[in-house]
Amino acid sequence: MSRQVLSVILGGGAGTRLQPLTSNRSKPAVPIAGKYRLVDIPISNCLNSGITRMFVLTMFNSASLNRHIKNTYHFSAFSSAFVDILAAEQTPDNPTWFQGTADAVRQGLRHIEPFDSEYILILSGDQLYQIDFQDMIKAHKDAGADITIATIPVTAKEASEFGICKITDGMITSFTEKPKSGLEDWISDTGEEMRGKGKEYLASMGIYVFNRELLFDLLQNEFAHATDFGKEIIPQSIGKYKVASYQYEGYWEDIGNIPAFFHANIALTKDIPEFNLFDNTRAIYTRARMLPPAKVSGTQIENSILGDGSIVHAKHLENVVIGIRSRVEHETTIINTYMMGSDYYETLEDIRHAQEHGVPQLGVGYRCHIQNAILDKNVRIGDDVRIMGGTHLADEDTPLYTIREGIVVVKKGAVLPNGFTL
Ligand code: ADQ
Ligand code: ADP
Repeated sequence: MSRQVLSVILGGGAGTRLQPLTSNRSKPAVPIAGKYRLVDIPISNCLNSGITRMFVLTMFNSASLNRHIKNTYHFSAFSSAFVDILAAEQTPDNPTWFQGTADAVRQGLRHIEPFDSEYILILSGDQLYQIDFQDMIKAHKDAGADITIATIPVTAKEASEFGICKITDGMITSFTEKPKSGLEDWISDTGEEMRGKGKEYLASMGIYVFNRELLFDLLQNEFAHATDFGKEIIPQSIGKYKVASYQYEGYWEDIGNIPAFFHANIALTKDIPEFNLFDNTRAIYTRARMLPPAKVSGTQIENSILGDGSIVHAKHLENVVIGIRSRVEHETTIINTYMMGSDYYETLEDIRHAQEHGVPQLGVGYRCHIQNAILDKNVRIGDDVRIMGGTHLADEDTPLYTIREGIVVVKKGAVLPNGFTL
């Protein structure tokens, strides 16, 4: 498998939908689940499926992505495995800036070309799922397909967000990208169980297997001006090539915007989360940081995840993900919140010095109440701060925080003074 398949991970365009989390880092480097980065998900899925050669296409060559990949994915000198970042090298007004997903892959072809493979697997960088790609490649081969698209049954309400397919005998016969009207014509036979759940539409997961020669030919010759897979390459290939559907029915979540990203993180705190981080056979890999275990004192904790190296004295934590090196002080309550943690610790002397100058320490101070929020890394939240996210709040952008659909995102490194209220 490792020699047959090369994978290309689409690391994101301008990243506007995840702002402000992407204002200083590229999308693949956004921290999730308290200790991972978004890019760890597709990379781990590949590694768990025996695919060991990967390119990550990104618009920004951010230091944090480079550092993360360099520090995490080390392979033996005797193996052919690698994870390489291919970043668009020009500025937004330069024509060589990636124009869309197909254009991004096209610009990567000169780097991909020297590596032999039979198939190229194209993945999105902002989805949460655990798929066995070996099984998908096998289905692709067995069907004698030119292109295989991973598909998932969705409801009518969700259908307009996705590319929707119609299939006959496993082959896709028509495809429409994010249909806004005439939905009824796109109902498919998704099977009895899915129909019972109201999931009658077959959505593209944006995960594609291409026969290598065909992909090169499509991008360089036949559709040399197409910029997007979903809008151009896929619909225009149907009818001309054998495009198969690989139907997947497990957990899969697109986490490309703030509400979806927030809910996917909080969903990890359920008793039995749909995305399983506790799976011997499908580990999610990330950087090994050699941090001490979390230390907790006097806290009532319900359904929460505590990152390594955190120091928690809070009164109450409920449905929260507390990231690495987080510090939360006494009498504080945090509910429904993803706190990403910190890049470093302050010494007791640093803390004293900061306090003398009226600067809150790293983390969350005393007697705070925080609810429905994302706290990016290295925030300094003073004492008696109250953040009550919820749909009563309108969308807003300030230098310290952003509000999206009621979720308050405190920006990386923001300092919220004592008594700050929202
Ligand atoms: P979208 O997710 O809306 O739909 P798109 O915005 O093109 O499609 O993003 C696909 C992936 O490529 C994302 O991971 C994104 O971050 C990345 N990406 C976007 N532009 C990029 C660029 N210029 N350079 C590098 N990476 C880039 C797609 C399909 C639908 C399908 C959904 C499933 O088009 O048919 O239903 O995915 O989520
Ligand atoms: P992000 O992806 O959130 O932008 P980075 O991965 O660039 O973050 O994180 C900053 C890096 O800086 C980390 O590798 C962290 O270990 C390092 N670091 C070490 N000491 C400090 C410090 N005192 N302040 C900020 N960053 C520090």
